[in-house]
Amino acid sequence: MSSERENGRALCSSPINRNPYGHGNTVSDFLSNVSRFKIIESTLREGEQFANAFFDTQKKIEIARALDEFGVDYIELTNPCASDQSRLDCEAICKLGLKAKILTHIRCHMDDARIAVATGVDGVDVMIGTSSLMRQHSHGKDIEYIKKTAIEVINFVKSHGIEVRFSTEDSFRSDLVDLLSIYSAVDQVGVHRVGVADTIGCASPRQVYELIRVLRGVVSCDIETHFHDDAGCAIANAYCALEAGATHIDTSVLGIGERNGITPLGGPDGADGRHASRSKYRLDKLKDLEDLVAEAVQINIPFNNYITGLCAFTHKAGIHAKAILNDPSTYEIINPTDFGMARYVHFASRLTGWNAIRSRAQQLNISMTEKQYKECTAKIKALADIRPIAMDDADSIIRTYYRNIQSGEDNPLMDLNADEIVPFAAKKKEPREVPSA
Ligand code: HCA
Ligand code: CU
Repeated sequence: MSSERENGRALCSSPINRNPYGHGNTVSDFLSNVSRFKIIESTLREGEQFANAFFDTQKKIEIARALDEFGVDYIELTNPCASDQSRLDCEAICKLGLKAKILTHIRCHMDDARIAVATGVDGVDVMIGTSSLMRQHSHGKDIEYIKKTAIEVINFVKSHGIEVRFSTEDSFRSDLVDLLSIYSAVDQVGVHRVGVADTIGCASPRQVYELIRVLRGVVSCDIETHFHDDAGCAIANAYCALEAGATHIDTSVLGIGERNGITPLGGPDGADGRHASRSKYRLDKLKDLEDLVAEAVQINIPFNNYITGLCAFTHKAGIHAKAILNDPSTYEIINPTDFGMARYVHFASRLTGWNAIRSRAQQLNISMTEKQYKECTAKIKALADIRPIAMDDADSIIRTYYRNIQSGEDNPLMDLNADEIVPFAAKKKEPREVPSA
């Protein structure tokens, strides 16, 4: 793969294209934090709410260390009031001496706050529902009570010299006037961050942009955002929040969380990768981290996962393969090697082209003329028109075709079964011209 990359680089003649992944024409907004956000990693809080999740102390420690190695800014842990073991695990992770700051999540209540500050965390994430639905069916409190309690809890946590964030659950179904008056009240008492949470995954990117833009003008503290993925917008929403001036985004590895989860850790890093500000996180550790969590919660990484999915950097059609081999940025916005991943040019299909076959032949140390590559490609395409072929089939055609040229013999290119012999022979009689790709 690296030789393909070198080929790609060598063929970039124009100096402005020296970095094939450079995007010089990106217009940036002065409020946008797309290339300078902080990650609040919630695999050990929101992720524990995923249906399949059960993390024992050892697994939590292993995940916390891996997140720390990746370089996340904060690790958020389950409310220590949830169970005795949750509290003990929180205390154990605080003692690990990680570089990431350790946060714990709590309800907006003094009882929770007292227990949280005693665990040794670096900060507390306070949360309460503000939509009328949550107020009626969850905690039953009104906006004035919420404001008063929030201020009490914030002052208490701050008096212990640690960070405090205040977040409104179900922000996007809450009344805007209520929201802004609560955020502004907590900002005035010196909360470190306010949190906007799309608890039910109902927000659209445009709504997110508008709310965060308005909020940016109302509070002076940092703005954290939390997006559920019920409608498939969690990454886009996180991205828009950053564009509008949010400073922190909540993620979990592979997006695990309540229902179908939240913004995945790999999502914003991919978006950030596009903006070429990649030095902050060990992106090459993403795959290992995802494998660790996938195994812990017994799920497979989807084939189409951003960055780490099986096919994320696989190029198949002849037109794509030709261009990719010339310059990877033609069909890639992310450099796979930044994430420790490899590009793969798929060459064993009816859609292949002679450039991909030439590249594969060269990997097999076989060199032929352009005419021969094209003829060999036509044979591969003819077989792939009859049945699906494996890499091994295409390799064996390339090798036998090459040996035949060298020896002047006409050995069959493939072992064909009875059903394949006749259609393959018919194709041989009318060889199709191989297109230039
Ligand atoms: C939940 C709460 C939460 C909290 C988010 C936050 C949500 O549903 O358990 O603290 O900002 O989605 O509202 O995860
Ligand atoms: Cu959530």
